[in-house]
Amino acid sequence: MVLRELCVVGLGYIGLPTASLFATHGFQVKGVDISPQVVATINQGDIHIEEPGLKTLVQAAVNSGNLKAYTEPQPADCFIIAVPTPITEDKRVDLRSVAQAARAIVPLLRPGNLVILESTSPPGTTRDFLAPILAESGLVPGEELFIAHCPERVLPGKIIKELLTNARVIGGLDPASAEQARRLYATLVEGEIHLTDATTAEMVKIMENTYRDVNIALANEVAQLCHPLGINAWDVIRLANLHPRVSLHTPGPGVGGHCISVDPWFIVEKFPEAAQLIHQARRTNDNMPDFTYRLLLEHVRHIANPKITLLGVTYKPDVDDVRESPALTLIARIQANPQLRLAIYDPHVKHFEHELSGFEAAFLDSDCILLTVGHAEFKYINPRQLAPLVRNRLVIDTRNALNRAEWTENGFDYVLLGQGQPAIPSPALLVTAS
Ligand code: SAJ
Repeated sequence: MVLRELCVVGLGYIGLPTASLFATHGFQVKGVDISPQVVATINQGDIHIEEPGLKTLVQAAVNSGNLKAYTEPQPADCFIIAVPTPITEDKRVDLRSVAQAARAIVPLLRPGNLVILESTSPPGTTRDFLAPILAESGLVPGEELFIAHCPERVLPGKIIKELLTNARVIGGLDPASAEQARRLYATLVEGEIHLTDATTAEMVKIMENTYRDVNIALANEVAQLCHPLGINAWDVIRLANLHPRVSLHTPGPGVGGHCISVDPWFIVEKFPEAAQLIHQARRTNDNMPDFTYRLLLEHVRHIANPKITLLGVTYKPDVDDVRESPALTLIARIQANPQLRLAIYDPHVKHFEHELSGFEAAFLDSDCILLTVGHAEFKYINPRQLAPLVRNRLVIDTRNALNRAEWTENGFDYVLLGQGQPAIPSPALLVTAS
């Protein structure tokens, strides 16, 4: 069947760029979001999230008349579900948004329609969770209704380019569904398209992020081992990576974002016995904010009521996204300690649950600068300018983002996460810490 009209349910980081790209490629696209404000914003050609190039793309899509947003799903040839699949407090997948989206499109389904799930989901979701809901339409999946999983695999900050150029993995409920979905994405995607079954596609997506999580956990363990050894983990990793078959990731204060710190739990929840390594990687990475906190305490313990300047709160550089950011745990630890004072500086973040300081106020009388994310502009902070502002010249770099020579030349003690001496005391010794 000819695919001309698309209904994209969920207009967030993935749904909005996807809807806009299809619209600028000639499809009639109806975007759907439960938030009336989001719908109004998009219909004015504006955006509610930060992503390079997105505003221009949405404007072009809306002005062409090919993209219109609604609060309820609309009839179409193809439905793309791009809603959040978060985890709950106790690390269980929350598929309520997928269920809600699926139920909302059931009354609109017609023979020959294609339904695609883009949201990252536990293996088996398309076959065992989505398809039964869609079957409530009375249409027989695989015969009258095509169903596929086509996970998004794009990097925040590069979403538009990667949506066009990345390879796509498309998993069909059956081969005919996979082929229908391939025809749709082939109109847009320049990268290779690989067809498989839906559960394999779900597993592929989760394993991509799990690979990264496990690799980062290994790097974080290397960092922790190098402290008592009195050596530099960044050197160890750099030199080990000269080997043609080694590619260690880098340590840091923890793993944040809505993908890598979330997706591995989908596997741990489903297979608690078998997924030991994946579970341990999550624990290791989730413990890094506490390791960083202990590193901080070790270096400020001789200072009375030290003021900590937290440099950066987003989960990674050059974005405004603070979801699951390790800085949030660090802020909670610092605020819970009555001995510590805190100022937070992040030029990328406009709205935040904690008070943000301006540049000078953040550094004034500071006793320790704690960098948790390597925003590009932080590399240009001039330690010579900061020296007269601060009370103690101490900087802790958890990302190896600063120029050590420049800071030490200006009298700063430069501490690097992952570089030995002094040894980090065990949590048991830090009874005053929390
Ligand atoms: N991090 C480290 N060390 C590293 C690399 C990353 O500590 O060596 C930390 C970052 O600081 C950050 C977190 O990991 O806190 C995740 O950042 P990221 O840039 O690695 O990944 P995301 O979450 O922004 O995007 C990932 C991407 N997945 C992979 O690269 C395998 C992206 O392609 C996916 O589309 C996205 O997850 C998603 O939506 O699932």
